[in-house]
This record gives sequence, structure tokens and C-alpha cells, in this order.
Amino acid sequence: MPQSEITTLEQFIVDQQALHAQADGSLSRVFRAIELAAKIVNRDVRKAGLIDILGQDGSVNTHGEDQQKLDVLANNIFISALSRTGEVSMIISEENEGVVYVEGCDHEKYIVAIDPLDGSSNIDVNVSIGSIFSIYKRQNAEQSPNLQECLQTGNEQVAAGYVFYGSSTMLVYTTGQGVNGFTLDDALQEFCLSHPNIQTPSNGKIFSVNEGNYNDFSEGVKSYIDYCKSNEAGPYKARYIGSMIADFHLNLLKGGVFVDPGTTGSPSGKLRLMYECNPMAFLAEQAGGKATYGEGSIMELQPKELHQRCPLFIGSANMVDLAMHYISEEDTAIINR
Ligand code: P6P
Repeated sequence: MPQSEITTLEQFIVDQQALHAQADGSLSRVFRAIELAAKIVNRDVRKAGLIDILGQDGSVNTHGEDQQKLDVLANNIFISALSRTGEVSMIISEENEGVVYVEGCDHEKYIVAIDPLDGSSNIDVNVSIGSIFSIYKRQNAEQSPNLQECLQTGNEQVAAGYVFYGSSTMLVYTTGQGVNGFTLDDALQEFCLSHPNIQTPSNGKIFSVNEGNYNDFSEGVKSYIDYCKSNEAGPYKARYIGSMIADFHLNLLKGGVFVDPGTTGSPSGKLRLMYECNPMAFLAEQAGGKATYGEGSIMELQPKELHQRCPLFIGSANMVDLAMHYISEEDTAIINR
């Protein structure tokens, strides 16, 4: 790409800020922190096999899951970068049970929810992983920061995105004006605009679900999966990487549907609402796709607690609609009970 055609993430952030007369640069500073954290985590992910940061670090996270060394490292990197912006009062992280209150920042504008390293079970086997972020504005920055302020619906997000440590490293995000993808140029150490204005196809031929759970799915989900594998559907191609960002990104660009539904053992599914489902739903809808928990839009769900789980059907609009024809009301977890 000729030098004259390169748009770096930094330039894009500056250009975007210029479009909003009232912008004071605070959100731009948050994005720059996320960009820096992404570059540092990328550096560590790319050399994980060479230094002692593979494997488990011997602790468990708030959900009782073994923490990988890179999980903890990524979490510390993102929290440190966000805390130093002076723009963030609270951080929600998959790796922290409670709200992380940023010291000396009680009256700042933003709340950031992160999954610092999603897909961590794949780290040691060199399968793609990623970091997810979701940014909210505080409704009243004059008050003392508190947990209740964090429990906003996904419709309140001011920005969301992910960093995908795949065959290349990409940062994909939205501020509500479409979805743009930036690829890290290793030599320049700059994220460069590579996927402007991403629009996900309305239809596709890919479905992503962990069929190992088939017997524990509801009858509606089973019938939908049977449809995906039928001659009527084509059948669709089954693609399941086991890292949501990788599965989501594949379906976003090529057209398809990613499904992580409730099961008899876990009626609300496995994925977390605040820092997995909501940010991906924002991106999906901004790219022309859809995201539902089985009845309504994911982003309408009122969170009741930080690490709340919810079922997720996300991807190409027509494919999500078709999935919903198979998923009757009693099939989906009764989230709001
Ligand atoms: P399963 C990774 O740990 C993750 O949170 C998501 O990235 C991924 O989609 C899901 O879990 C995979 O879960 O139970 O299908 O292996």
C-alpha cells in the first residue's frame, strides 16, 4: 500500500474526533490506551512460546476458571493503560470479581468493560485469541463511582471493539458510525486501516456452534442445527474455532451465524453479557447484522450483575432471523427471571 494511502489508527482517531465539534479528546485518549495495550499484548502473545508466560499461573479467576499466565498479563496491561488515561473511572474485567475503581479518577467520563484475553484455553496450542472492549459513558460523573453505574444496557455503549491476534493482528471497532478494521504493520508498529466500513453479508453459508453440546441444547436449537446440516440449507459449512473473536470475525466478513446458546447445564449460556456479548452485538448491528439472546436484541438486556451470562445468536441478519424461527420462546434461557 503506497505511503500516501496509509491511514493509521492514530490518524483515523484524529479524523473521527474532528467530526464531533463537542469532542474534547477524552475518548481519543481511551482509544490510544487500548491501542498501546493491544500492541503490548500482541508482542507478548507472539513470543509466548519463547518466554515463561504459557500455561496456567496457578490461580483461578472469579468464575473458578484456571487463569492462564497470559490472561493475567493481558489484564494487567489493559488495566494499567486505561488507568493512566485519566479519563476512566471504572473498569470491569472478566479477570476481576468486582469493579476496578481507578485511583484518583472518581469523576471521569468513562467506564470500560474488557475481556483482556478471550479464548485463553487456546493460548498454549497457538490458536487465535483476542481482547474485547466495551466503553460506556458515566451518567453522572459528579457522583462517587459505583457498581450500579456499570450495569447499563448494551444500547448505551459509546464504542466497542476487539483485538484479534490471528494470522495477522487486527483491531476492529465501532463508535456507532460503522465498523472499521485496522491491521498491525509489524515493521511500523502501526495499526493501518485495512477493512474500512465493514458490512456483514445478509446471508452466508457458515454456522459456528459447539456441537459437542448438542444433546444439552433445547429442541429448538437442535432443530436449527439440524437445518444447518440439511440439504435445504445447502448444507452450511461448520466452522468452530473455540475462540469467539475468531469465529465472530470469520462470520462477520464472510457471512454466517455464531451460536452459543443455553444448555440444560447452563441455561444462560457461557458467554458474558457485559464484555463479550454486548460489544460483539454492537459491532454486528453496526455492520448490518443482528445479535439476539433468543427473543430480543442482546443490547436491550438490563444487566443485573457484572459477570452475567447470556445465550448468543449473532451474525448475518437473515440467518439470525431464520434461527429465531426455530428457537421458540421456551427454548431460550429466561434471562430476566
Ligand atoms: P466451548 C473461550 O474460552 C470462550 O470464552 C469463547 O471465546 C469461546 O467461544 C467459548 O469460550 C468456547 O467455549 O465450551 O465451546 O469450548
